[in-house]
Amino acid sequence: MSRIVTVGAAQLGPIARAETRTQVVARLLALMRQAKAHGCDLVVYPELALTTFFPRWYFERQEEIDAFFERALPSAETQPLFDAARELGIGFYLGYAELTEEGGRTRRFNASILVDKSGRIVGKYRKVHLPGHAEHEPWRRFQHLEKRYFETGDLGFPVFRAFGGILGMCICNDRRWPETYRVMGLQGVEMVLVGYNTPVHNPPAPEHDALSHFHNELVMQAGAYQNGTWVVGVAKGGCEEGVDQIGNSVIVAPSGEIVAACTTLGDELAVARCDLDLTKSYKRTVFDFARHREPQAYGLIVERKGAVLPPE
Ligand code: CDV
Repeated sequence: MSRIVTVGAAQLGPIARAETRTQVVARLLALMRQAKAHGCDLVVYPELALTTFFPRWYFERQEEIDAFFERALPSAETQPLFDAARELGIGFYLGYAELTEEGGRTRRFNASILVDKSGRIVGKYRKVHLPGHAEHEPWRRFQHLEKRYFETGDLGFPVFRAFGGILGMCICNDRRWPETYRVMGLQGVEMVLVGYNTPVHNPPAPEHDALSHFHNELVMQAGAYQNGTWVVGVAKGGCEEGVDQIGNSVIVAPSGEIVAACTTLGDELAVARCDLDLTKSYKRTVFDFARHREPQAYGLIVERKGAVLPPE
């Protein structure tokens, strides 16, 4: 049997701070139309795909920060994406900054939605693993203030029955953590969608810079294989407001092999015909969790943050 979902990894080149939502949405629509022409069922955009990656700056005024957030989706500027999805019969994953009033307070998340072919939101995710720092660190060439501007996601890692399969979402730094894939793997996920903004330069550990592509591919290939799932990883690439981003968007099969990849650092579509039934030969053999996982034998799995570190 085969269950084909044709997916377009819609990488974006840099988004300038001055670029408007309307201008960005025009770029997203151009990629969506290309995806349709390639027979895609689903198009996947990066993390925070509607604006520049604003956590690279320290802002003191809340209004300046909130200008990067969406108060509703669809909004006047983003409605054309939902309309085009319905007209073309193509779904999408979109990363964005979410501002919401909940429980009598304002909350801000780094979020993503999954939209089906009728233009309806069928899934929502809020980023769990927020990298970076919460205070201004002027020694850095650029900031990474996700811990200041966002709350930790409170939706867990849900999966969604959509596109004829079981799909899950995560965002950027989440892809580096095995538990991201495993929590979805334990729910039978067949395709994980992940958007990212990854600078080439890692200020606290510049010795990792030359390995940024290797680490990007390593984590998604391992997550795919160890959970018998497709992984669609989509980047923002190129030099955005003076910061080089890795690009390196890839589609990974349940075998762990990369089957499609972007080759530029700009707006580009990589397409793969993903057979969800390919997940079975992994989920029913080497990674048959019901038969082979031994959680009772793992001993001390403590529910705590952090771990024992070697001495300095
Ligand atoms: N946007 C991100 O989450 N970026 C991180 C960087 C800071 C390491 C990433 O994991 O790609």
